[in-house]
Amino acid sequence: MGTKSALITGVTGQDGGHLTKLLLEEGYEVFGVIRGQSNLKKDVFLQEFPAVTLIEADLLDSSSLIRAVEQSDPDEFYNLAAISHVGYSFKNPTLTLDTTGRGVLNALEAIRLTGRAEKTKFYQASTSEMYGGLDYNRPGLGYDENSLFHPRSPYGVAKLYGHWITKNYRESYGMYASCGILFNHEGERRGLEFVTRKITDAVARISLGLQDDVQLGDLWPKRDWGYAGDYVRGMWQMLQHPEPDDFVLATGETHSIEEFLTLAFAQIGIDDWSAYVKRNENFTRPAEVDILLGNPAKAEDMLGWRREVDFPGLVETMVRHDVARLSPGRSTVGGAV
Ligand code: NAP
Ligand code: G4F
Repeated sequence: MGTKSALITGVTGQDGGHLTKLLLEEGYEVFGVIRGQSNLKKDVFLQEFPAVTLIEADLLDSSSLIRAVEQSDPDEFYNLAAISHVGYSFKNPTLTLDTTGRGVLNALEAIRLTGRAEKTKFYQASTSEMYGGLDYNRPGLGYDENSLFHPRSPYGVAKLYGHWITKNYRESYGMYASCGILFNHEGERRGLEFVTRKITDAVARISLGLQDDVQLGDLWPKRDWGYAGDYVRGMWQMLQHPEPDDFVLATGETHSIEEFLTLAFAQIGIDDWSAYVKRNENFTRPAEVDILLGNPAKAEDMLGWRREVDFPGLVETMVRHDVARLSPGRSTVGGAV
C-alpha cells in the first residue's frame, strides 16, 4: 500500500502538535487545517513541521472544509478542532455550539458530499466533560463507554452533539467514524489557559523570581490527568482497528488541583504553597464538574493501548519544561510554548 494521507483539524492545538509528530513518524503525508490569517502561526508551525501541507479552512465554513478534503483526499480525518476551554464556553455559548457541535457535522458532510464516505476514516475528539462528574452518576470503576452522560457546560453539551452525530453517520451511511472519549491530557504543549499549564508556568516563574503568586478558582475538583503524547497514540490506534467504535482513554486515577499544586511546588522545593496561591472568583464556573475518573479497559483490551506517563511524571515533566523555557538563555522545545 502507498503512503497514507491524514487531514488534521486543530493542528495548531496541543493534540494537533503531538499527532502531527506521530503521523509523520509513521510515514503519513500530513495535511493540517489552519484558520485565520496569521502568518506568524503558520510560520511557527511550519518551522517545527516543514513536511506538513497547511490548508486555510474553518469548521464554521462548510465550503472551506469541502475544499480541504478534496485537496488532501485523506485516508484518515482527525477532527481535533474545537472551542475547547470550558470556562470560555460559558461566556461564548453560541460560538461554542457552532464550532464544537455543528462543526463536527460540517466535517462529516465534507467527507460524505465529496464521495469519500467509504474511503475516509473519521476520528471525533469526544470528551469526559460529557459525563459531568456528579454524585448520582459516578461508577465505582470510573466512566466507560456505556456510562450516562450529563454534560455541565455549553462545551460539554456541544461535544455531546458531536459525539452523537458521529455515531449517527456511522449508523446511517456506514462511515468508518470513531469517537475517542478522552479524559484530561496535558503536557508541554498544553495551552497556558488550562489549569495544569497555568500552574506549571507560574511555579516556574515563581522559582525564577518573575512572578509572586498565581490566581486560581476552585481547587477541590478532581480530574483523571494523563500525558497528551500517550493519548494521540490511542487516537491513531482507534483508526487502525478493523471496525469503527468508541473508546475511553484515561489513566484510571483521579487527583485534585490541590494535589497537582503540591507536586508542582515540590519540584522547586516549596512544601507549603498556600502563600503563593490566591483565589480569584473569575476563574470559577457557573456549574462545575466535580470528579472525573475514567476506565480505559476497553481500549487496553481491544487496541492494546497503554499510557506510559503517570501523574507525578506528568507534573515533573511540565515543571521542568517551563523552568527550562523561562530560564535566561534557554529556547523553547519544538512548538511548545
Ligand atoms: P486546543 O489546544 O484548544 O486546540 C484547539 C484547536 O482548534 C486549535 O488548533 C484551534 O485553532 C482550533 N480551532 C478552534 N476553532 C476553530 C475553527 N472554527 N475552525 C478550525 N479550527 C478551529 O485543544 P486540544 O487540547 O489540543 O484538544 C483537541 C481536541 O480534543 C479538542 O476538540 C478538545 O475539545 C478535545 N479534547 C481535549 C481534551 C484535553 O484534555 N486536551 C480532552 C478531551 C477532548 P487556533 O490555533 O486557530 O485557535
Ligand atoms: O484545566 P481546565 O480548564 O480543564 P477542564 O475544564 O477539565 O477541561 C479540559 O479537559 C476536558 C476533558 O475532561 C476537555 F474536554 C476540555 O477541552 C479541556 O481540555 O480546568 C480543570 C479544573 C476545573 O475544575 C476548573 O474549574 O480546574 C479548575 N480551575 C481552577 N482554577 C481552573 C482554574 N481552570 C482554569 N482553566 N483556570 C483556573 O484558573
